[in-house]
Amino acid sequence: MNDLFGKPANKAAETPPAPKRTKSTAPEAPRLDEYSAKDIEVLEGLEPVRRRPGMYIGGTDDAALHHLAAEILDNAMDEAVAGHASFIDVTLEPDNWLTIRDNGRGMPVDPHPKFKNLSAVEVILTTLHSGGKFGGKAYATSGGLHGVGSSVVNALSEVLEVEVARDRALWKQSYARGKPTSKLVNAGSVHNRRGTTIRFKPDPEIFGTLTFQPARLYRLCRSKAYLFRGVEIRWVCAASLLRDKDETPAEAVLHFPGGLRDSLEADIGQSPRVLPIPWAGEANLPPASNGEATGRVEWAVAWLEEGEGFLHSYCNTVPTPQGGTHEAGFRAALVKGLRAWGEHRGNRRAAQVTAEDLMAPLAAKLSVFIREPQFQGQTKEKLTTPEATRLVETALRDRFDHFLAGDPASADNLLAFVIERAEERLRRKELKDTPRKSATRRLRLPGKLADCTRENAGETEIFLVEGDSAGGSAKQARNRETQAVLPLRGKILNVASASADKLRQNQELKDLIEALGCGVGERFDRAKLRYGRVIIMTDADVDGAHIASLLMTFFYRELPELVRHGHVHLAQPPLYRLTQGAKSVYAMDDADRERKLKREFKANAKVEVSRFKGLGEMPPMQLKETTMDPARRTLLKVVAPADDRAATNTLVESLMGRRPELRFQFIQDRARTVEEVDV
Ligand code: 0RA
Repeated sequence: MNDLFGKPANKAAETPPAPKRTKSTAPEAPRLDEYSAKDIEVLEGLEPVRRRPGMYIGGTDDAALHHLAAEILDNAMDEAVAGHASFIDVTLEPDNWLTIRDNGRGMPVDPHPKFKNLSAVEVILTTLHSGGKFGGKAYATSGGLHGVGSSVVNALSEVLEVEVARDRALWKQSYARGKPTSKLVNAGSVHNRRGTTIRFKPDPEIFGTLTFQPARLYRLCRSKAYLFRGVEIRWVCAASLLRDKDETPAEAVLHFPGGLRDSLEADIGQSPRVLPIPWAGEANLPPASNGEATGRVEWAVAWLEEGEGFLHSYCNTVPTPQGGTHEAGFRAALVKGLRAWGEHRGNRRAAQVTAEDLMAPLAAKLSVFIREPQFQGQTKEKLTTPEATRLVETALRDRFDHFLAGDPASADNLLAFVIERAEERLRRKELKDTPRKSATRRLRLPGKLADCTRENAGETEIFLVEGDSAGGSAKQARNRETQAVLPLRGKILNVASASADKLRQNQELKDLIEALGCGVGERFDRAKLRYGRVIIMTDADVDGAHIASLLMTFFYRELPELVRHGHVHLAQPPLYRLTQGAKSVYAMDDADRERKLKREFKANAKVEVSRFKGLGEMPPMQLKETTMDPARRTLLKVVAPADDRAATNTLVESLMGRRPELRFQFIQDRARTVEEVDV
């Protein structure tokens, strides 16, 4: 990459041949009265860009058009990342005018030592490879341009206007298709203002009728704001250009102090994750041997319970969709870190884990900032800086080890999850290699069961939850080694009033029996029960109580041995959370809430009362601490006193049979009034 001040510009070998003038790109002859002959080289330096735009921006299509915006925005981002600018205004106006303004140092306006007639601004905007790289030290990290940015945009713009506010003076200059149409003029003095403004209109001779899409530009701005938390991007778009007003606002202030963590959360939304909160952070890359800083890395990582993940990587805020050396370092740190954790825990199965087992379900963002990065190929979508691998691996390995050791329960959960995937992969392979033999031997389990990894029923339990949303929360809150989760959809049949036939056809109950493994009726075998505890966990409301009672009835009727041996339980999720200052207390129901409001809090200050609409709405951490964690929860055991069978039967009959008014009363009383419910 040429350093404009350090090396001779326009070395003979790089000087393009005199362009053949075609109609579409016909440049005006340089005005020799304003520019000396030796500067013509510089002025014509942009001609190749207009003749072969594809070489510089990858084509002349929609993506290429938006590339222009990205280049200019990247320059401003470089200024922000270097610590000189704190905001960037991006304004889209009718007639395809885009303005990008920063409050950085402003492009230098003094005469360039090499081209005495020209200001540095003009050299930057009219010379290929000059870009923003004025001397290696101007930016700690610089990427955007890949060295050519603003001049390429200038070359491909019908009109480009630059404004620099610097040292209390305002400077302006205009260009048409890369050629100045005015000198750089001092347009007066300014106070309290600094920075660079570029306003341009892409050339229809190049891009035809294509215009900037507000939604696409807005997404670009948002992703840049996520990538550097120190910048505020203010988006303004003429209302007349907005069609889908809900998705793209006319105005927005984009500033994300949470950085990549916010970005990842926005991307994965409510998808169930293996760990309740993403692993996110930032670190300096290890310094060079001479002690000089090498750069920074920032990351946010979650593992998805279901489906394929993604890895979005960036270098100096520029996307690297083809990955590269920074991704290699990231992958190595994670795999080695997790294997080491397995070893530390004495888990020999951890050794079979491959990068693929760990990476496929991973949803992650990785952003590095390094000086003078190298990219591969014309499209520059892959980072090739060789040192990046080692630097990223070293920086992340340490942090990942810390993260795992800091929360052993989560680390074990993650390890179990990945081992599960590794073993699944090996099983599939085995199945493929010897299809018949192993296929018949395998246990059939319902697809939506999130099983635990331990197999000894003495240490395991299964949570029966209502619906996919609650199922998602429960999967995140559980201990994956010992706790399985089975989401049951919709209301299961009312067992007491259903015929045996209907019962057997109910998919939810079929799944339940399959998961339990112990069979029903004639084939019942308690020794085959796969979980020591069966825990009914429904919402703390009337519907939840109804489902819980339907399930209890099912167990009582179809699997009475499980009830008799004390396997069946009710979880007790809270309905309210009461908060005053740092103190939080959970309440089971209205009465409990009133009691606790009186007893547990200071009377003079306000207590915030939040009501959980359902388990699916409860943050997984809270679900874990209140309801699922064996160390902190309370369970109700469902019992059927052997000597009171008749009475119990009557109770079940009256509650779950064909007398709705009794059932209604029961539901009102709620399933968790222990004495009534324990059938
Ligand atoms: C070259 C040198 C300096 C700043 C810039 C370019 C610069 C370029 C752009 C493009 C958009 N915004 C920009 N802001 C600054 C450093 C000048 C100095 O040392 O003061």
